[in-house]
Amino acid sequence: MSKIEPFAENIFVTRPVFPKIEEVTEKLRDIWTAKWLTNNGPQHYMLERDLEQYLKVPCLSLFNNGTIALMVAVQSLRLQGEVITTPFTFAATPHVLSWNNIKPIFCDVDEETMNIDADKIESMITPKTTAILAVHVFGTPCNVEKIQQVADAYGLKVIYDAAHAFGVEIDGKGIGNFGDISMFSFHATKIYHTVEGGALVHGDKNLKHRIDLLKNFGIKNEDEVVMTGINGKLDEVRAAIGRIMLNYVDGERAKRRALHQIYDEELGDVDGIKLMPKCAENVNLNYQYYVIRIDENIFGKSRDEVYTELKKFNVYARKYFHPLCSEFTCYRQLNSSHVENLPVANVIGKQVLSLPMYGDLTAEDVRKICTIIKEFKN
Ligand code: T4K
Repeated sequence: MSKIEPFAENIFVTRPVFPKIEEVTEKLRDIWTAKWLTNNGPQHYMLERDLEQYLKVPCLSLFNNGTIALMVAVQSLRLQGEVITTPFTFAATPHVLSWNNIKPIFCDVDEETMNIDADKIESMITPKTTAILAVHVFGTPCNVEKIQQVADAYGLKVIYDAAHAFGVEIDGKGIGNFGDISMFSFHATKIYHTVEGGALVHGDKNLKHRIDLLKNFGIKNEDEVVMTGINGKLDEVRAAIGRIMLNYVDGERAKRRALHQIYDEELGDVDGIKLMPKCAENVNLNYQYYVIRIDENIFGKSRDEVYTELKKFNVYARKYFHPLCSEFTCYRQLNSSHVENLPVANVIGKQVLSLPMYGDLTAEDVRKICTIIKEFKN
């Protein structure tokens, strides 16, 4: 029997960053004074400009969540037919394609980064392909150069689902500058959040005009509705919270970076555990998630057994992203979903485990989680 005591309180995979309540009430007062709650108010306008600066991108449109933002990205580029994407992602990624009557084509992932394998994309292109929808999974950048090369060679659009990549930079350049459009999620569980929310970023002012129409029912003015839009608007309360949260993100990032280091130190030498992918020096990560892979043959216990063991100590890790999207009932009949077409993703899906990662965790908490895992191995 283990001598380790369970945690007194549940430790979840993450915990939202909460701003000081006084800061929120102060901003609420501004909103009450302005008597403007939603539909492009001053908080919304200021947050768009603040985020353009923080993310180092030329054009940003706020949304009420990342999924609606991605739906609008697909609409704004007038995509149809087939779009090549990854099966190793959250359900939202392929679902936005299906909701736009587009067939997702799943491409296998890279063993190291767990992102779409850029070298395999070309072989999946057909006359119906209109775009590549790649995900910077867990904030690790995709092979953006190779993806752009393939897209340029075949006249395809590129959308990045950057839901996990807030503030990530390559050579000091914001990650949102790659491809035609990138989507960020500002969900409560993200390192930067607006409770619920999201954004599209891109480099084209005309595209912003179209995106902003699409997120507001296609309403141009009181007399004209010029396209079939949707309601994707972020309200003033959440925009105001987003402005406050910008003051917290760097501190949270530094805390998570330190916790990453402890996980690396504690688990680095454990046979059968693969750590988060290491990025090149020119990449500035956000340390949002901490994900390991457990090779049952070497570790001696499966990912699922480790997941269950941790629960006994009140540690609620998550199997992001299992099941693969290609295993969902709505996608598994697709040719591209067959296991033999996705050998790497199918192995990774059985091995990944997202361990608790948030700034309020202490170094001792992380060491204890690692001890539970290491004791379980023996
Ligand atoms: N693309 C990608 C690659 C994504 O990962 C996501 C979202 C999207 C697109 C879509 O973006 P959004 O439309 O969501 O903006 C969570 C998030 O809800 C989701 O935003 C995120 N990805 C996904 C990876 O994780 P769940 O279903 O796992 O969340 P849930 O409710 O189980 O929360 C996880 C843990 O966080 C809980 O065990 C406890 C803790 N928690 C959660 C909430 C909401 C709290 O302590 N307090 C809270 O308020 O999806």
